[in-house]
Amino acid sequence: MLQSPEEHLDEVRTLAHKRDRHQPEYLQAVDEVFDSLLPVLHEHPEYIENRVLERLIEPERQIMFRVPWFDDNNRVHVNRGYRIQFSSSLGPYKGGIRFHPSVNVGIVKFLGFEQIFKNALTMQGIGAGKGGADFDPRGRSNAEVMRFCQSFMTELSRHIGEQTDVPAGDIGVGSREIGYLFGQYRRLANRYESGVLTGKGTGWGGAEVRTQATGYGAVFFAEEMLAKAGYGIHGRTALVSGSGNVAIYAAEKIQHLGGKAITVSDSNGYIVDESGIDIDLLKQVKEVERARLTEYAARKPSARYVEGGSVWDVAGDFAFPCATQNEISEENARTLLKNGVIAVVEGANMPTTPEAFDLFHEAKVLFAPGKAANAGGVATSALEMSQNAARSRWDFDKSESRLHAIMRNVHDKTYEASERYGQPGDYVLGANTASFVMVADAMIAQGVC
Ligand code: NDP
Ligand code: 2IT
Repeated sequence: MLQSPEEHLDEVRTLAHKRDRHQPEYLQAVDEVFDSLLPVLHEHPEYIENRVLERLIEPERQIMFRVPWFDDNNRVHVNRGYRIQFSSSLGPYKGGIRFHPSVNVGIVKFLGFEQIFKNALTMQGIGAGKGGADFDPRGRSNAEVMRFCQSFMTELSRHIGEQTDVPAGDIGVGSREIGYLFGQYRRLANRYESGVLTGKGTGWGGAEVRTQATGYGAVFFAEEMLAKAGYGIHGRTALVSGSGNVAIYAAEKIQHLGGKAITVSDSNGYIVDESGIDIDLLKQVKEVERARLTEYAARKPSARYVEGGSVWDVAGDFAFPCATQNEISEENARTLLKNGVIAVVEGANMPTTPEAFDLFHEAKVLFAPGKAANAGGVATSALEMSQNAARSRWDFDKSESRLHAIMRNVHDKTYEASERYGQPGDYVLGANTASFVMVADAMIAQGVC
C-alpha cells in the first residue's frame, strides 16, 4: 500500500534531517519547500510511488576540491572549493559561484536546492547547481583574486561545459571574477566556449542587462505583486539591504519607477539617506572603487551611516533584503511590522528566517520568496546562453523587455498556483508548488536516474 502524503513527507524529511544534520541552512531550505507540498502529493500519488522527494534531496553529484594559491608575498594559501550539481532534469546544471568565508557544503547545498525551483520557474530549460569557496576576496589585490580564480577553475574546468554545467556569479563573484575564470577555462579547454559561464563582459559574449537583472527582476516581480493587491511603487519608500550587485540594481529600478530606496547596507553597518540613495555615487563607491559604505556617507551630506545595528530598524513601506541568508530575524520582522511594512521582496536567497516568515505570514504582509523574486538573474543568464549558442547579441532594450516578460510570467505562474492550492496570494506556496510539479513530472518522464 502506498504511503499517505503525510507519512511520506514525514519519512523523507526525517531522512534529510538524519543524513544532513550538520547542514542547518540546507535543512531550512528543504523544510520550507516540503511545508508546501502536501496538497501536491494528494493530487499526485505518482510522486510518492516514484520517490521523487527522496531523489530530489540528494544532489546528482557533489565535487569538493583543494584550491591552492599564492598571495602577493608569495605565501601559499589553501581554500576549499565546491560545485554541487543538484538536478539536471530540466537542462544543464545552472547556478552561481559564491566566494565568502562562510561558504561550506551546507550553504552550497541550500543554494543549489533553491536553484532547482527558481530555475524551473523561469521556464528557460535550465537545471540547477551551485558552487563556491571559503575564500575571502576582501582586502585582496586584483592579482591575488586572479590567481585564486585560476586555481579554482583549474579543477572546476573538468566538471563544467556549455551543455553540462554553466556557472555564474553570486556573493563575491562579479564580472571581474567571471573574467578571470573564463580566461583560465579558455586556456585549459583550448576552445572559445562562450556558453560555459554567464555574466561575462558585454564585449566578449556577456548579455546586456545581466548585471542589472537580479535587482531589476525583483522590482518587476514586486510591481506585479503590488498591483494585484492594489498598491504601486511610485511615491513609496523602500529599505534595501546589501550594497552589492543585487542591492544596487534593485535600488536603481525602485527609483526608476518613482519609489525611493532610502537604505543600503554591508556587513559593518548601513546608510540611511532620506533623500533617496544616490545610485551613481553608490556605483562609484562599490563598483569602481570597491570601497566601503563609509565612503558613500563621507561624500553625501544627506546620508547617515550607522555602524552595526540593523537596517530593518528603519521605517519604510517595502523591505528588499538583498544581502545574504537569514538576515531578517524574528526581532527584525517585529520591528518591520510595527513600522507598517507593506511588502517583503527577497532579492537575496533565503534572507528571511522561518520565525520571521511566520510573523509576516500571520500579519498577511505581501511576501515574495527569493526563488521567484530573484529569478531574473538566472533567467537572463539563460538568455545569455541562448545568445551565445546562436552567436547573436541583443541590445539593452530588447534584453530588458525579455527580462520583464519573464518576471511577469514567473509572477503569474506563482500566483495561479497559490490560487489553485487554495491560498491566493501565498507566493511561497505558489512558487514551491508550481516549480515542484514541473521538476517532478520531468523526473518521472525520464525514469529512475
Ligand atoms: P555581492 O557580493 O555583490 O554583494 C553582497 C552584499 O551583501 C554586500 O553588500 C555584502 O557586504 C553583503 N553581505 C554579504 N554577506 C553578508 C553577511 N554575512 N552579513 C551582512 N552582509 C553581507 O553579492 P550579490 O549582490 O550578487 O548577492 C546578494 C544576494 O543575492 C545573495 O543572497 C545571492 O545569493 C543572491 N542572488 C544573487 C544573484 C546574482 O545574480 N548576483 C541572483 C540571485 C540571487 P560586505 O561587502 O560587507 O560583505
Ligand atoms: O542565485 C542565483 O540565482 C544566482 N546567483 C545567479 C545564477 C546564474 O546562473 O545566473
